[in-house]
Formats: sequence, C-alpha cells, structure tokens
Amino acid sequence: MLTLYGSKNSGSAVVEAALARAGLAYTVLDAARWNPGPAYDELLRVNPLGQIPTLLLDDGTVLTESAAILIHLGLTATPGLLLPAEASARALAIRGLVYIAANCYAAISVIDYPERWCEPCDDATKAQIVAGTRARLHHHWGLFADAFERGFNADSPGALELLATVVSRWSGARSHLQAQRPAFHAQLLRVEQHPDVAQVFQRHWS
Ligand SMILES: N[C@@H](CCC(=O)N[C@@H](CS)C(=O)NCC(=O)O)C(=O)O
Repeated sequence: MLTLYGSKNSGSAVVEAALARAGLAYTVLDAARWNPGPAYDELLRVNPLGQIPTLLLDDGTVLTESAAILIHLGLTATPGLLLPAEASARALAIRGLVYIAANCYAAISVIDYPERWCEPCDDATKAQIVAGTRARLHHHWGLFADAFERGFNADSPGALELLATVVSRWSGARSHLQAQRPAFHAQLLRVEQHPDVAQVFQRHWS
C-alpha cells in the first residue's frame, strides 16, 4: 500500500488525483508544516524538507518532489495513462512537469515563505519579494499556456494536466490566465471535472 503524506488544499491533491486516475490504492497521512504534531514529525523523518506531497512506496522508498512522483507513477501505471506512450509527446510532458515544478511551484514556495529568501528580512523586503515573485509566476503561467496548450488533453488528463490544474490554483494564477489565456483557463476547469479526479479535487477545495 502506498502512503501519501499530504493535507487538504495542498499540492498533495495532484498526487491523489494521479493515484485515483491510475486506480492505485493508497492511504493518506494528514501531515503538513502548518499542522504540527506526530504526523508532521513523521513526515520530517522521511523528508527533512518537511514538504508535501511525499510518497512512501511499498518497499519503503521515499519519493519527494511532485514532478518526480508523477513521472514515477506515469512510468509504473498503465502505459499512456499518466504519461503519453509516444516518445516525443512523453518528452514534452516531462518538460512541462519540470517546467511547472521549477518555475511555478518554486515561485509559490517563495511567495509562501519570503523570509527564507532574504537576510536580514523586514516586512517591506518580504512584501517586495512576494510582489515580484507573483508577477513572475503569472508570466511563467502565460508562457506555459503558450507552449503547452496545443498538446493539453483536458478530456483524458495525465500527469501534466493534473499538475497544471493544481499548481495554477495558487497566488492569483487562475485569474491571470482567465484574463490573458481564456482558452487555456477553460481547459483547466475541464480537467477538474474529469470523473476520475473530480471527487479528489472537490474534497481538497470545498
Ligand atoms: N518542490 C516541491 C515543493 C512542495 C511544496 O512546497 N509543498 C508545500 C505544500 S503545497 C509545503 O509542504 N510547504 C511547506 C514548506 O515548504 O516548508 C514539489 O514540487 O513537490
């Protein structure tokens, strides 16, 4: 049985959605930095960064980093389900997963914890970091839409569609996309409605 360290309304939603889509059994251990206690202590033991999603495989292997987790699930699930079977399309999907992790999810981490990125750090500096990172995040999403919209498959979502759907919910990215890239924004809404994942997303976001 796979164990997912996660929390409502967090990035663990994407791994739950991928597991649901692949029909893989898992249990969730409710753990997060903002919810200190024994479960968070256990998360810190397996992932010293204390970040979710963290996935514990059957053999005890610890997987962190949402893109790595999704690529692993894509390689082990039914071929073609979470990662495209065709090599060029798969390469593009892997590029997109790493793009989101490196350019969008990482920006969210700066916005959530600006004090980690300045020394010394006063409130004005933190506010400047947050404002600049948020603007850059929105720019990154616009470029993502331009590069990936054509191959985006909202009606049969794989790892890339699921990660884009979850990470774009944060820091005003959806409003930005709705205004600047409305067709791509509509695709994200369609992914949320897919019957394999709709319940997972409702549980996280209701
Ligand atoms: N690079 C990680 C980032 C994960 C991450 O930042 N998760 C957030 C929750 S959505 C978290 O646990 N933050 C707590 C922290 O950074 O201390 C990934 O791609 O999975």
